[in-house]
Amino acid sequence: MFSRILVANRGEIALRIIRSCKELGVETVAVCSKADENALYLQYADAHICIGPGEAEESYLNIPSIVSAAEIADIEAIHPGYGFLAEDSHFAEVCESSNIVFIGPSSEVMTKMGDKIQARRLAAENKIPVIPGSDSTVENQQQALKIAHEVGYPVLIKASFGGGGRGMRVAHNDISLVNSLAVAQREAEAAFKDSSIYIEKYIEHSRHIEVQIVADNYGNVIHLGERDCTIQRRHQKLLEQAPSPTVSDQLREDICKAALKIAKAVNYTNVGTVEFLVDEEGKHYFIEMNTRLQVEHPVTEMITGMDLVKEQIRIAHGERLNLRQKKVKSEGVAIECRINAEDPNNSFRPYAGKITMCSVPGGRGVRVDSHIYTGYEVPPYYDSLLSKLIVHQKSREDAIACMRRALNEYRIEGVKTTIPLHLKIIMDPRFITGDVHTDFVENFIDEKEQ
Ligand code: MV4
Repeated sequence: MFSRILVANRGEIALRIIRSCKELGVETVAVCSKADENALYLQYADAHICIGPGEAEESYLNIPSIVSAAEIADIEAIHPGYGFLAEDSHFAEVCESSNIVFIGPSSEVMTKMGDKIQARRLAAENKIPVIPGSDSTVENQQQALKIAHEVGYPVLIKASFGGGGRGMRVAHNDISLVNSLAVAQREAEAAFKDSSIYIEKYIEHSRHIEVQIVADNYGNVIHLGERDCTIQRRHQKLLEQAPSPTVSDQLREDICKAALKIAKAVNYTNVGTVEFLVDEEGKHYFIEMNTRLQVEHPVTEMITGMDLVKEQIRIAHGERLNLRQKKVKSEGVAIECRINAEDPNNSFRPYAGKITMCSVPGGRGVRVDSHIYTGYEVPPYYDSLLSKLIVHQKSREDAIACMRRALNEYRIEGVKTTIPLHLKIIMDPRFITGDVHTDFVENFIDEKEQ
């Protein structure tokens, strides 16, 4: 096993990674920005190095700073967590050429999947259903109009390097398509330094279902079932569940098979997630692949009993998968609520400030992945995730009751959080029956505000 690794992230995920390392007997070196010098995760690491000022561009996204820290700390591998550099193929390449193991897939696979148009084409070539649309970059109005007329309105313009719904635009007719095209290209150029866009038919009332896969360096690939991430707001996931309350055994078999097929087709290694949209008829379509550990990985851990971070580290170290597909279990139901420091009554603005009081829920079947504590100052520079509250119970009914109990126990004072929103969601009859799709939360919030 590695003797020491660098954790190139912050907050709850840095802590999450350090915890697994402790259990594996791997020493950790954490990194921090000036704004995180009092952070809790630093106290759990064996050592830490300050890599720059609060602004992420100059610290957690600063490749030379992180690589220097790695050299000073004399580590063998880097765990990137999620966000920041986790899906940066250039960073993975720099690690590879500096003889540092990047705990994730190869830079080659990351480059392939980072380009959503290429990922879409790869899926289609492997006979995996994709949403009707363009099979290469849409360069001009004529091409855009031609595709829109082929697939029919409404259509969705997506940025090839966007992912996670960032930079998406719906068009309902020729005029809005032509207008949105130029805007979408400019936005993509500004946000991702690449203006490539593609067009898909807009699937209304869809659900977001993703499959967790794990692959070693010897061609063994398994899936760990699906997660349902349909409850989103402005392309930010709010609540995730495993298994999905609306996926039939047949659909599960089909999407898991499709996920394995695409992972094998690209020689995928380490952990990854294949995302699908499921339409109202229950048909599934590949949308993209995420080449990182995801925020919502704990729901899969709870139902399978596995530790995905340990799997990542073992695989990166060159170990073989010690589990066959048939031995993967799925027990009960897990639900995760993302607790963000933001005000749902104030356009969901992120909320920086001091947490004056924090008291964490516990008890049977409750897991809290969080870096906050009483007296913690939420810095203004990063995303607003404070905590992930995860419950695991035998049935969905019990999981919902447990989540309700745990949300009511959670006390966070000093900053406003999404806890009240989560309570509303899990008590909504449509959530309880599982009858939710794309715009559930958006509609739901509108209703409550009227
Ligand atoms: C779509 C879509 C409708 N049609 N693509 C992609 C990334 C994810 N964050 C949202 N994405 C969507 N892609 C086509 N062709 C609708 C969404 C979507 C969505 C999907 C499932 C559940 C919630 C959603 C919320 C907003 C947008």
